Amino acid sequence: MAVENFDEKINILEKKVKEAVSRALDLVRLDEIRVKYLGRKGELNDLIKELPGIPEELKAHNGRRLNSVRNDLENLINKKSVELKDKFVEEKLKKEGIDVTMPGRSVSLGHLHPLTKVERRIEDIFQSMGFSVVFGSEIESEYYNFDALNISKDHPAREMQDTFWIKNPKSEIQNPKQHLLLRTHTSPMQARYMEKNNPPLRIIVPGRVYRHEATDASHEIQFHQIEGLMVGEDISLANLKAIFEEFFKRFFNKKKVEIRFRPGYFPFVEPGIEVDIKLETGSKWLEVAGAGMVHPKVFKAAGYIPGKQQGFAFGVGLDRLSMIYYGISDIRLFYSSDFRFLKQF
Ligand code: YSA
Repeated sequence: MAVENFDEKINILEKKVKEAVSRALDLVRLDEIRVKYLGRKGELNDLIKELPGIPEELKAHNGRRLNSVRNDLENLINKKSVELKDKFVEEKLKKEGIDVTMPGRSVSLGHLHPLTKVERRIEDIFQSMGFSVVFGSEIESEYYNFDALNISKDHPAREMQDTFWIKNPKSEIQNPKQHLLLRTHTSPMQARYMEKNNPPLRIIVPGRVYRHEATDASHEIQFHQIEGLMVGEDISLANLKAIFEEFFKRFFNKKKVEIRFRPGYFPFVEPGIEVDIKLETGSKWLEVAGAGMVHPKVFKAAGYIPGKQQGFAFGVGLDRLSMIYYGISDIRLFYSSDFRFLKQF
């Protein structure tokens, strides 16, 4: 074989590989080139296999040439490989890069329900006046919801249209402590708390209550009340008035809120009163609570010694108070799960 011929073959291979490498656009293609020309069964090895057939005196020269070409080509491919990797990373960064100077997209966070917000405000104000916050069960017994509060068996509040009774599948239970219902007011906690605690005491009881009634803009079948109870040796309606004046002033952020007591009837108080407030001079009176002096029969049912203590109790409709506070005309909005409404708070 002529020397020029073998030299030429090496030159052609070298040129082919250089051209292929310069055209390679990605790492996969580059690897194919490496295998095709420099791999174990590649074209360069084919040339090495031809070495034994060339004249003895040229073997050393061509052997060295092949080695140096292999080294050069390997270096070339490695260099190209680094270039392609850099290019790949750069393109990826361009495509997926984050511009930290862009204004952020705001995350939509949840928040408390308006009724919960109002409840917490009320709790804070009463706690600052020395009241403890206690909670009762929404499933209550007939005894605590009615009997212990001097609501007699034939009182209209017990009628089917008012109360959600809970059926006992086993039997018609006669014992009022086992006959269950959804509490119709938060007042049962008065009786429960006094059974376990002696005066002096001041508590509020926020919570959900249920009534089997037709709904309209100011009536729901589930709503919330805040019960209040303050008992001591000489607690009177004057104390209730002072506490309400302070509470409503702070709740509505006013310098002064006018309070009016009207006679009202609740079996568990004597005398019973309805409480109205006026937020601005000239505006109309708003009914906000039922209240009164705790009835001696309620003290008796709780196990207190008659005549040893006296106190007032009240029940505020939390939903109605929230409606006044936020200027909402329909109570049903609170329970509608309508984001357009809820997002405003
Ligand atoms: C009275 C005297 C006390 O010493 C202690 C508590 C009470 C309140 C009594 N337990 C009670 O439930 N009275 S009430 O039937 O007049 O309800 C109290 C408040 O709950 C009402 O003033 C009103 O604001 C609210 N309310 C009543 N029914 C409602 C309602 N809110 C929304 N939907 C209803 N269906």
